[in-house]
Amino acid sequence: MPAVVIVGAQWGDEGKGKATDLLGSRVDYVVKFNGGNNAGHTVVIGDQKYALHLLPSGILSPGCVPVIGNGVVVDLEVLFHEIDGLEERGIDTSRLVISSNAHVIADYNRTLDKVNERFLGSRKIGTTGRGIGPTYADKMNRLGIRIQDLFDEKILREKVEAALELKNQILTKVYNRRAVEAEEIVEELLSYVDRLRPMVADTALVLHQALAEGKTVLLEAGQATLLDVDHGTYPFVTSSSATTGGACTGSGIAPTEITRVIGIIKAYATRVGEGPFPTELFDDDGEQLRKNGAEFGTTTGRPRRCGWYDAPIARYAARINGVTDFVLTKLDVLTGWDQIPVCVAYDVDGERVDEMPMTQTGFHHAKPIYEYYPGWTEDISEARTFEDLPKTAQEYVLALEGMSGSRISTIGVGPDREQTIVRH
Ligand code: 2SA
Ligand code: GDP
Ligand code: MG
Repeated sequence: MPAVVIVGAQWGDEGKGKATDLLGSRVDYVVKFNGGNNAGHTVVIGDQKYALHLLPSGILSPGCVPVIGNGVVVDLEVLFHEIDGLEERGIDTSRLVISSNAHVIADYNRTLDKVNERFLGSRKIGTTGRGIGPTYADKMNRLGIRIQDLFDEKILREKVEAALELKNQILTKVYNRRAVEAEEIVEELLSYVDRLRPMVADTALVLHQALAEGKTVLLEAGQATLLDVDHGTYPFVTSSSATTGGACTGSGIAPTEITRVIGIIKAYATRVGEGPFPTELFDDDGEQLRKNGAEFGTTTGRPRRCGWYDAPIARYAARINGVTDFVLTKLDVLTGWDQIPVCVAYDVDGERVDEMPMTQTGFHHAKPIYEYYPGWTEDISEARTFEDLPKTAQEYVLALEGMSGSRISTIGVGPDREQTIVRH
């Protein structure tokens, strides 16, 4: 399996971190290809819990080379804080490689992310406030600062000055804040150079050579299909390509190298931030899902919005990403319901729609059409084979598989590495 992609099939927090960690021992490289420290992956190994934001989850697997690809936006303060935190806990981070083409999140973009949101008021996106959107906007606007710019002080100063020309106008005239001094930014960025230098490489070349040698590369998405800037619920999306296509552009690996695409999907649905969510629950069931599933943001601690499984979304994710198999996570969280609703299609303004509606307005108007599956009360967290699951839980999984467009190869029954069922 030369290049394998892991993508989120819903709105994120499906358990991609755990899935990556599970494969970590069998792969040689794990690449983060999009997003930045807006991501939050929780990995539980025995009695140890790790919350990763910027570093690929593969950092926890000895022998695996973690790579931050060109498609990532890097907050250098967070990077070194995260590295130091892991080193203190005895995790070796010395193998980390960072693309010279990755962009840097400058302090003014963190500020702009927060003030933009405040300015938008009720039209806000509900971002994580980490500067992600403004940094990708700079990238597309050709005003971005890349990792490699830190190694050429003159160029760095020129680029920061160019970026600040317009931003200082906006900060002072629109947002009524003080102008940012280019020199402050340059000084801060340069303070990381010595530590950064040995980690930086042409990662596309490194990965190309690894694949040519028969090594296995795992490409790990941050966020998810419905948060993808092209394929998600725009404008309530993140600013990067979180789908399989992004794995290619964000790493420099060609599509023809990819042999497997694993879609990570929760047995129910969650979302953080604003935007449409047809199966969202506002009642005790929603509260129960949040409580049973510990649905609070890994990065910001925000309570996640919770709802029932949405099969049209699963099919959409399967199509967009070319999912070869799904990992169904958090089945254990559904224990205790008499019956479990599954959204099989939508009612959009009185009309039945079986797939994702073509327009955002249609999706905003979509009301779920449910089918109901019998639940189970037995604790399933110790199940290790499909046959260990109660019959009704098996039937629930098979029903989802039938309507979600791809095989469910793996089932999560708890946060721990061991709490996993692999179907053969
Ligand atoms: P941003 O900050 O520009 O990427 O925000 C834009 C939208 O993308 C959503 N987003 C996320 N959704 C789920 N999980 C994310 N990571 C953290 C986690 C979130 C947290 O794993 O728990 O801790 O709150 C993530 N990152 C971005 C975001 O909610 C906006 O809707
Ligand atoms: P990611 O962003 O997709 O990596 O997911 P997060 O780490 O943000 O959120 C998933 C949460 O669910 C984490 O706290 C995981 O430890 C936890 N988790 C993953 N798989 C399972 C599972 O099968 N059952 C339960 N109960 N928790 C799980
Ligand atoms: Mg997460």
